Parts: sequence; C-alpha cells; structure tokens
Amino acid sequence: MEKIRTRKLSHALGAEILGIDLTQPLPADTFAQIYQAWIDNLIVVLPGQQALTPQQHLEFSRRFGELDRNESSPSYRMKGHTELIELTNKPTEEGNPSPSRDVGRRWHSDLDFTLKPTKASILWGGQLPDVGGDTMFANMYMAYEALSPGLKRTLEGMHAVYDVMASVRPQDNRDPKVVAELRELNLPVAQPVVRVHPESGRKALFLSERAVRFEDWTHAESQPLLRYLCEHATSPEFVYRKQWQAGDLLIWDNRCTIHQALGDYDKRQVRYMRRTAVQGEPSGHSVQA
Ligand SMILES: O=C(O)CCC(=O)C(=O)O
Ligand SMILES: [Fe+2]
Repeated sequence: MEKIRTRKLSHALGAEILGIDLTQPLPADTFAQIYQAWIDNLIVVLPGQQALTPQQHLEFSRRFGELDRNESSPSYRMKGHTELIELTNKPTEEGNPSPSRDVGRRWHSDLDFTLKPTKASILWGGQLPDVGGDTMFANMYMAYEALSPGLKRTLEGMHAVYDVMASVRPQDNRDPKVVAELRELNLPVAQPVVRVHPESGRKALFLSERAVRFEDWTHAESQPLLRYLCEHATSPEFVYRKQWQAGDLLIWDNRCTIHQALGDYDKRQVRYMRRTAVQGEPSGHSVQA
C-alpha cells in the first residue's frame, strides 16, 4: 500500500496532499488515507486538479457521503446539476449578474441555518483572480478548548438561533431575488453551541456570525457573548487563510470549522469555483423568529 504524504498548511488546521489525480481511479486505501488526513487536519487541499470535470467532482464527493441537493439555495446550482453549485462573480449566460457573487462573506459553517448542517464541503477553484479571492477557516476544536472551565459549563446545553438573513451583509452586492428566496426557504433554527464531533469524539464550539441570539435569551442579552465567542474563535492563532491556485480542491469539515470568503480581489477579474456539500447528521430544532 502506498502511503500518502501530507504537509501541514498552518499551525491551526489544514494539510496538503500531493500526487493525487482525481481524473484517474482512486484506490479505496488511498481514499481511506485522504479521509483520515481530513479528519485529523480539518481541511485537506488536493492541488493540481485543473482537469476535474463536474462528474468527477460529484463522484469523489459521494465517497464522503450523501450529497446535499441545495434546496436551501437553488439559485446557486450549476445548470443541469442539482448537487453542484457555482460560486462566481462571472455573469450568467443570459448576461445577468451572478446570483452567487457575494456568498459566504460572514463567518459560517455551511447550512448552519438548517436542520441538517453540512458535514463536508468540497470546493474546486476553477479560475482565480491574479491576487486575492482568499478564504479563511477557523479551528473550532481549538476555540472550544481555549475557553475557561466556567464558560464551557455555561455553554453546555445552550442553543443559538440562526437566521439565514444574518448571512447577508448590508454592504454586499446581493441579488434581492436571491435574498428573498433564501428568506422564504429557510426558517429560523436553533443549534447546540457545543457539538461532539461524531467521528473524532472531540467537542467543538459551533457558532457563527449567522447566529442572532441564544435560545431563551433576548437579542440584547445575547449580543455581547455572541460577539465575544465569534471574535475568540476567529483569533489569528486558530485561523488558516487559503490563497487559491487554479486546480486546488479543498475539503473542509463543517462540524469543527467555520469559514469566510473574503472578496479581497479585483471584481473585474473572474473568480469561478464549484462546490458540493456532503450531508451531515440532523441537528437542532425549529424556533419562532
Ligand atoms: O467562495 C469561497 O471561497 C467560499 C464560499 C463559501 O462560503 C462556500 O463555498 O461554502
Ligand atoms: Fe460556506
């Protein structure tokens, strides 16, 4: 059995694996090593996948589990592919602005605003601007472990209420039709603030800038602690900043990380990404707005 070689990308999280070509058959034992590297490092990057077709992207993703059909945001779907979304600033074939041009500008875990938050997200960089278009990731195990015993006890059993509207910043250039669609399709849910990772068995903080209050707390009561926890979790020592190369395939674990797409690039240049999402365990419950 050939052993894969990993190289750490930062102190907090991320590893790169070289020598994988996903246009070729991938033996089960090689996949098992990639999967374990992903569990251990939270993020795995497979560079050099320029030739990856949508079909190959889907097939590789299915090895992680059942894919999400993007019912919470149908506008981002790639034409003819329910399970693939396009994240790009490139105008549509009809010449309209891309519906996904400003997705992910606030810290979040994918589908944290639904009752089935994502397990793995698998993002392929097709075309990148000359500089920037980076994505930041934070290690939520580390964020949890660094809290005081007192705050850990307080958070145990608490839930945070997520509102999809909190994913949209006022300064973003979002399509009003897409914002209305997000609102209509996604009612508020509450998620536990501390989750036990089903595979590693470790506790992770589960919280993001899409949380608007704690359940059974008022907005005013919730704000200072929400802000503190998000700031804490995204401290530089828990963060990795991904600078993309075309052909990078990045797999992240949404159960123990949060991320943010920076938009730090010249919007006259094209950034074109495709992504799948692997369904996670059901989590949380519905709440009144
Ligand atoms: O475009 C990116 O870098 C990431 C966007 C995002 O939040 C996602 O793909 O889930
Ligand atoms: Fe995301």
